[in-house]
Amino acid sequence: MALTQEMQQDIVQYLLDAEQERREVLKVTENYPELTMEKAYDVQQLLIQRKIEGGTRSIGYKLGLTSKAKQEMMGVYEAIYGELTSDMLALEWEPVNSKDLIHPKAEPEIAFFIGEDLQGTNITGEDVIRATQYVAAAIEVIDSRYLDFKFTLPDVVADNCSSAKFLIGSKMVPVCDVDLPELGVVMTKNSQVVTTGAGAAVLGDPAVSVAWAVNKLGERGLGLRKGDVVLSGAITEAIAFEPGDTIQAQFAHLGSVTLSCV
Ligand code: OOG
Repeated sequence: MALTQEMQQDIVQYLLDAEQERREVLKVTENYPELTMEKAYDVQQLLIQRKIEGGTRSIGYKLGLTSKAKQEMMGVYEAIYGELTSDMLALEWEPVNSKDLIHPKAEPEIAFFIGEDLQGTNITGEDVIRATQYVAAAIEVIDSRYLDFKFTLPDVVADNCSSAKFLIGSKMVPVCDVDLPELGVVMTKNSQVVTTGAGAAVLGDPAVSVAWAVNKLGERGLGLRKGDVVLSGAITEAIAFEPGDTIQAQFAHLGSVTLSCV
């Protein structure tokens, strides 16, 4: 049976309730096995629409499951994208409150700041570089609404790819000044190194990863807008954190970004 509009709205409500009430829920596909990838992106768009009606703004996009490390960790082998809204932006000087989240994890990412509109279905990494004004260090906080962070691809897409919060470092670097695949990152938790990586972990080049998202958006008649921020995908596996923890991502050339949790 195909998913009706009403079923899609029910799924949106189910996911919004889980987020607002900070509780894990069963995967959507348990009840709606007919959820396809295409429908999952429809549900994601409806979910963002509901958030925008609630007063937030769309400020860009994020990539998910772009690195081998992440794909192997989750047992899925395809990239995905989600949408970033203004309420997700967290600030380095304000600790993230664990009461606002279910079971958060942090990932180091390279953020792209888009200087001109970019839409199409044949967009390359070079096109992305041309349209990008700056890159910066970022930490994405993911917080799947699903029990034990376990899901199928359509489940995670409907859940806006586990998006919860993100932090951007204070150093904006012109994109032409850095070699993105070679940018190294060291992640620490309470000053202990927990994981390391380089930009190339993200589909070989973070700009290629952003191009992938633009092409996917293009298939739906959407694209990047001047002023958007794009998180190009986790470079390493995700690191769980709890109240009292401090997570830092130190990037070559981009400086560092720090998250503390209370
Ligand atoms: C899905 C989102 C992963 C990334 O950068 O790989 C993600 C998840 O693992 O919950 O944002």
